[in-house]
Amino acid sequence: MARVKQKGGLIGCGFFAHNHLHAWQEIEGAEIVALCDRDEKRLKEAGEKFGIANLYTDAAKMLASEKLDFVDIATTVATHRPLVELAAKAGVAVICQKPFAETLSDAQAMVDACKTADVPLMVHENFRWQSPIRAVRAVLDAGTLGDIFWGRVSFRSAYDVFSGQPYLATEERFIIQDLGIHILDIARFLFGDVAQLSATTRRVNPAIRGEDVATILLDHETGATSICDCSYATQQPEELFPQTLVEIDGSKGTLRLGANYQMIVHADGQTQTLDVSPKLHAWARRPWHNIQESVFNIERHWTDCLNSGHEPETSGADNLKTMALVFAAYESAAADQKAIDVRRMA
Ligand code: NAD
Ligand code: 89V
Repeated sequence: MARVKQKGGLIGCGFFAHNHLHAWQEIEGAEIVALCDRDEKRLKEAGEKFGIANLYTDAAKMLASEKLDFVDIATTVATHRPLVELAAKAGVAVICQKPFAETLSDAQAMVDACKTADVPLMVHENFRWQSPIRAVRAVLDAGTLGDIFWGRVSFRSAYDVFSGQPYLATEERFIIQDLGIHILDIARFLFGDVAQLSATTRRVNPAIRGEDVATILLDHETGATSICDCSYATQQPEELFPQTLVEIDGSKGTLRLGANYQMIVHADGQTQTLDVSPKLHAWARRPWHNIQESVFNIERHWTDCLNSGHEPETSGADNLKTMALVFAAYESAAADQKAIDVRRMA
């Protein structure tokens, strides 16, 4: 018997939403049946491109008119709280793009609203869903490296992200809020929750408002130490955008996820080199295909969770812990690298 498709409405038809919509077209168990954007031109363009006829400039009207199982919110951060609360009030399950919120209290309020309404809430925190990152995690799960005592999650680039996402150049906060959030989430995913952190930031590019370089030192609850470093001011002979590189040292061996998705695992005197390149979906384009594949992976995970009743891996409650790292990093950088006790925040 064919399974019924989960019906979704997507809010925010901008730059990144087109990746969501391409990926939804490949998800068997779900279908986007309505679109919403307050910009009519963008709304119409997306409707025509993806063959979706039910178009709304007002999210409340979409929720009142359509029978939806979930909404997929792909607007920028300032609108996340009102839209999440609107969907919760309508009794509709919610996916919300990162960064989840501008403050921890907004993030907590959204988690509370969905809990009260008894609707699932997932933050679209997709970097941990990149297949190279899942491959790293599989090595840790196999125990090949023994006890992990050190790690590094690194993203260094000079790619022009501002032409596609102009708001990134004008926000007071830039790299930790937009990109570091993914890197910190990967550190949590690989090494566990964080007890304490300290951070430095700086702005190298004079044409933007926020910081474009950040280095964050994390003490994990397991006792491991990790470094999360990110930069959009790093010009290298080979531009690696948007690759995240990972280094891990354990009591039995080491792992290096290097450039171009080459993973080297050295343990028990044996060295293995594996190609963990992401799949290139038909609609994807290099170099974004790594991120685009992770959009497909997280949407499939959401659909599986809706069908099974399981909590999504990056639920709103889980993401509070990643958000706490973001705010702690800014607090530490503003206080001359002061160590911040993260457990008091999350
Ligand atoms: P964008 O500005 O290009 O698009 C946002 C769209 O939302 C606009 O078309 C705007 O008109 C619409 N909108 C805003 N408020 C609305 C409302 N209340 N109702 C209806 N429509 C509304 O932004 P973008 O670059 O697509 O980014 C969107 C989000 O995706 C951001 O939070 C960004 O951080 C995130 N993002 C995530 C990834 C990732 O890999 N996870 C990558 C890029 C962007
Ligand atoms: O993934 C993101 O959130 C994007 C980018 C890769 C450009 O930082 O904004």
